Amino acid sequence: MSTKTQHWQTLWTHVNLATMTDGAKTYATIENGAIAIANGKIAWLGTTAELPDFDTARVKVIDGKGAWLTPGFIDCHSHIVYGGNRANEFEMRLEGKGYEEIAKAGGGIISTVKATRAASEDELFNRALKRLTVLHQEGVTSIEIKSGYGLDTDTEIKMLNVATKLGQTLPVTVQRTFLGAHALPVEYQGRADEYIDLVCKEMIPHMAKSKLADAVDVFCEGIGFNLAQTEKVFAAAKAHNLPIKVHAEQLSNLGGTKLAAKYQALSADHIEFLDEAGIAAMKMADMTAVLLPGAFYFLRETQLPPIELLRKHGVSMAIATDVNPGSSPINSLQLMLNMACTFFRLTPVEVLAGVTCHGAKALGLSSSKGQLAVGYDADIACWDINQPAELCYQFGVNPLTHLMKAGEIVI
Ligand code: DI6
Ligand code: FE
Repeated sequence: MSTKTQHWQTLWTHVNLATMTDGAKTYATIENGAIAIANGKIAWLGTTAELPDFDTARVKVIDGKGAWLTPGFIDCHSHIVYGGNRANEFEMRLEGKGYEEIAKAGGGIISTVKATRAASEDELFNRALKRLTVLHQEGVTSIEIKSGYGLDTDTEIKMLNVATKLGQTLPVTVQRTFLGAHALPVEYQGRADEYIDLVCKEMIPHMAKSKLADAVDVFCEGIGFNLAQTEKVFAAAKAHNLPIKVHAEQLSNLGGTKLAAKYQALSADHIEFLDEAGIAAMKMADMTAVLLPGAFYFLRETQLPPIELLRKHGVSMAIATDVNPGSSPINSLQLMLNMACTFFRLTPVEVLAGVTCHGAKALGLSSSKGQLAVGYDADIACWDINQPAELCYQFGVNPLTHLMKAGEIVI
């Protein structure tokens, strides 16, 4: 018996592997393959013909019967923790009311802040658990969850506590991002700089010290925060050794992405209005572009993200849901795979990379997640499909048959 195989616990045989070890260039496929798991990690993978001898009495063998395995999906941008919803605004807009009118009547992001502040931690948890459960059943094994509907220290902590608890409840890795600089709370109306001071001097130090956040994000936009305010938040995050992400260039080209590149951010997200200089800066800083087709669809945007330029400069592209009550109340990563193709004209291989290896990169997890490779976490999705493109091509019939998290079958 080979000593190499002695520690194997599980072995999938008769499977096709889309290993996603080649970025968005190819699926890096292994057809008629097998994959072995030991101690929650991938211990071996290759073709059936290459399979070494192993102890059939000790290893649990699963016959995949020709199924496809991919890395578990990574939803690298979400706001799934929030109170209430905004269906009333949706209805008002369809009845002809303007966005400003609705905002004046207490709507928009501020209405979600009100509902989130009013909700108990349990209420927030139970609602978010439903959302995360659905995502998990679609193959998600890692998710990023942002705060940003509290906009006061206690409610931001409450949101991040809920995110932490979600990761302890479901077999999903949760990366928590502090987004205190999401919008200006009403009590700071006309005093944005003072609010940014609170974010930098009280909230970020607290989140860092209590280890409640894994990263810091800013909504850098005309309706969010300007460049100078954004930079203050980046500097505070850096001072506390927290990685940076940015919502930038969604509605206009303010330069948030370039600024984020200066701070070696992990990602710039949305970026519909990003120009070539910003893209070159992203490449230099090895940032990932996180594209969010759900928000593009729900807001009926017409400005496409600069896909051709991102390709030309070789910037990694990730795809995520952006689940939130205002701009993307669309709780399905599988639908995003389809929309990234239909709206953004990404190829299926780019899209699959977007929810695996590039999703991992956007979260700073590329050395352990998002690929089927030896030493990587055994977060693996098993699909009843005949070719990887089916994951993008159709929607509404969930082809997931099994899901492994750290080597355990959880679905
Ligand atoms: N960009 C968005 O599209 C959402 N947040 C952000 O920074 C909007 C969030 C909301 O409307 O509740
Ligand atoms: Fe967002």
